[in-house]
Amino acid sequence: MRKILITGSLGQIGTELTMFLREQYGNDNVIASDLTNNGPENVLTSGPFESLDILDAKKMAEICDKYKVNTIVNLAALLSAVAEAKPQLAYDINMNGLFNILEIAREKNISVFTPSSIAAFGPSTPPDNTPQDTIQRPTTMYGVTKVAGELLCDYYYKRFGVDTRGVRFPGLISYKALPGGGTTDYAVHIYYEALKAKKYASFIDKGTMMDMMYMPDAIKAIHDLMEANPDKLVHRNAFNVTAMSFDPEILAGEIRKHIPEFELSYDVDPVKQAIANSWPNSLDDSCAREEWNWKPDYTMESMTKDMLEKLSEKLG
Ligand code: NAD
Ligand code: AKB
Repeated sequence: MRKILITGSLGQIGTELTMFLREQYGNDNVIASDLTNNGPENVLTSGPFESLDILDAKKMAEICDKYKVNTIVNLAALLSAVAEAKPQLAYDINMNGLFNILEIAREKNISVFTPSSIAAFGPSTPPDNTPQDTIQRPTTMYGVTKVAGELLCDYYYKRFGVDTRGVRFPGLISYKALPGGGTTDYAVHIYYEALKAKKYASFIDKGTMMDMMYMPDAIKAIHDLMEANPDKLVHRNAFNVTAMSFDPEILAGEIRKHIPEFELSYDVDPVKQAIANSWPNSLDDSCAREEWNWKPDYTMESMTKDMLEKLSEKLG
């Protein structure tokens, strides 16, 4: 039976992943953790919760011993826009935090899942249908930590046999928790503002294509890769996965099918725009499809219908 420690479990992914994994493996077998205990009641109380900074290796090792952890899902990180504002801190958390996790995993025979990102690519990467194995020369601190993290995870697998796995997530869209300071966050905020104000000023410019995915597919990807037969995995860190690719205009057009009066304008943030310009337009995720049967359930159309329904219930 898995005993899973989730780091950064009060963030956009963790808020949903913790509850999903508790349903799958049992409440007591999924230990949620984050810097503070300031988060949704269900994550904090439906199973064990520990305050944990991933830079505190001693405490992390103690928690792993206390609960006999055999799997760590590492969601603690600073995302692209925040990392560009605080590059030194981003390096510390994203690299040294991951190093602590891999060392504990090596010592205690623990499996590790840690997400990478489309940010692991850069301006010299082929931008359309970006292959699994290609040039990775990112120009952001977030991207540097993501590609270095991929290499470090592969190193721990090859050198020490640690079962490390990961996916390169695109922008994730969800309604339960707000995103934590990324470049793709516009694609979440647009739904909130479409329902609240019927207008939105996008910080990403028209024509900027980026890969995206609805959160239920992201949760499925984590679970399915964690449970995939290792004999079938040619790659490990990290798999391209995607569900859709759009720019703000295409997404606004889809929202207008439900809210015809919705108006999109632009208030472009130069830092976030430069980050977006350095990322691919669309990924080729055929290796994930072949090696562990990855297939998303949601398109932009079905996601938008569901987002607007669920969010309008939530906003009242
Ligand atoms: P988030 O910002 O919503 O949540 C991150 C969590 O980590 C926060 O709750 C924060 O309190 C916690 N944290 C920060 N520093 C910490 C530390 N030192 N110790 C412990 N916890 C700490 O992020 P998310 O969107 O849930 O992303 C999780 C992972 O998935 C990250 O590695 C991110 O790069 C990756 N990812 C996310 C997306 C996306 O669109 N959400 C896309 C690609 C990759
Ligand atoms: C971000 O925009 O930083 C994240 C990501 C794609 O990694 N959503």
